[in-house]
Amino acid sequence: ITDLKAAMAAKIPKEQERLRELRKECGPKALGACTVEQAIGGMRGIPAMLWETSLLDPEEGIRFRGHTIPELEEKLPSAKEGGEPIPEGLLWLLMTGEMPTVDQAKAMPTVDQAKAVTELLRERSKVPDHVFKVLRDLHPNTHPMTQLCQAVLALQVDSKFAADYRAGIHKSKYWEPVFEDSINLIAKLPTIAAAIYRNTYKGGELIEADPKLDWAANLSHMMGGFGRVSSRTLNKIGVDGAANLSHMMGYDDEGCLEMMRLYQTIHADHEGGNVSAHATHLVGSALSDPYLSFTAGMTGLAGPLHGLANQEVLRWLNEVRAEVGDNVTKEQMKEFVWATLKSGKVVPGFGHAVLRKTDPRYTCQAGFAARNMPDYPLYKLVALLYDVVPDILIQTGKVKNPWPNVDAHSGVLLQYYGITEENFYTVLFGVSRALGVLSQG
Ligand code: FCX
Repeated sequence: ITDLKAAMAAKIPKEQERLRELRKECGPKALGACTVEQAIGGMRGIPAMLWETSLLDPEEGIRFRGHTIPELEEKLPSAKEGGEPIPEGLLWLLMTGEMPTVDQAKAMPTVDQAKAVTELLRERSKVPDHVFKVLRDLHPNTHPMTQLCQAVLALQVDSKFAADYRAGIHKSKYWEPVFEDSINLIAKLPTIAAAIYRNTYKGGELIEADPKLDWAANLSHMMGGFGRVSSRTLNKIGVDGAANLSHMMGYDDEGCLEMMRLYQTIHADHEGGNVSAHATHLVGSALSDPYLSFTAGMTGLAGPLHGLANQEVLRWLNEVRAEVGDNVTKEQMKEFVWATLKSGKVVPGFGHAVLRKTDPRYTCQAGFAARNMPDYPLYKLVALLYDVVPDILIQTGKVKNPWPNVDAHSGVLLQYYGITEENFYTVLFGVSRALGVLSQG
């Protein structure tokens, strides 16, 4: 079967029955206590939500329907032989996957199923003109994340769930318009994100999607390149000009397309406790349609202690480079980190509310960088930070997780391919997070 909706139709009745059984058998069981500290400081550690698409283990990191990131890298379909996974395969897995039991072969989507999702998303990728008008009419200083929220809300007029709910459909059928709205929205996000990028940083000239490219690669293609590249930009990025110029001329460089495919795969879901997932789930529980609930998640992702952290990491890395240059010694780096702490700031990209080990999404990106940009100064800087920061954070005696999370590395990959505008990074994170939070919906 390669029709995603048919695969869902085959699965949903069993899932609805399983949920009824769960409530009947275990409904009154308590899951844990809630302390005053948690009531004040936030819900971390309180088992208070059913989340099926992924599970976050503090020691091991994220599993998507039971599969680790290395397993996804190895087994998910890719756009080219031996290439990075494409998010379409992950979307099929998140929507239809079972939580693999020990003996069940850990089913992975086939190449045909992933390709069918690419086609499904391409068919629904056209963004109505009134959405581009909303973006053009915004104040030019509007943050890209605020622009993303406004564009998604502008699409809400087409919500099938909102229309069907008004028409009085039976609740056992809710999943169908929710599926339609979710797929329609996911399909349009690359075009919306690229329009925000082109409007904000490139003068507003939009680039058409390439029908030969898959969902994530088209996002990179539609963001387009620089045309002429200023030497200031090259110096700021600090890579070999010739190599980077090829990347920057259109983000069509194969390495950039592969980076975006991996980026969009690994940011897709991180269980239900993080702000973007929880907000989407909570607002959706009021039967707000996927456009409204996803916007709630994105206003949360726009927070500095959540998704905006990835832009803060790059800002901090560039401060380090400006201060100590590219050939920084370990001692100099230690001094810089202590100075950051003494100024009362966090070291961005390190720590996590749940994780207590290095984020496997960090390790995955470090592997991509080792394969594609081994001599990139910023990559070497992040590797040096990995050597230096955890020991210092442990010495503070208060940091529960001294290890890097996904944000500590994501900006390096984007910057190498010429995407230097860190204020845009959380939009790329948000496009990916839609796959997880809307599949769970
Ligand atoms: N640098 C300096 N101090 C830190 C620190 C860091 N990297 N991490 C934690 N601390 C400090 C806290 O500031 C706190 O100090 P305080 O008592 O003086 O206030 C103390 O250590 C205990 O905090 P702790 O519980 O260990 O960590 P928190 O989760 O409260 O804070 C932050 C860690 C917020 C810095 C970290 O979680 C972070 O940056 N999160 C935002 C980004 C993020 O989580 N990105 C990953 C994406 C996410 F996984 C997803 O995919 O959804």
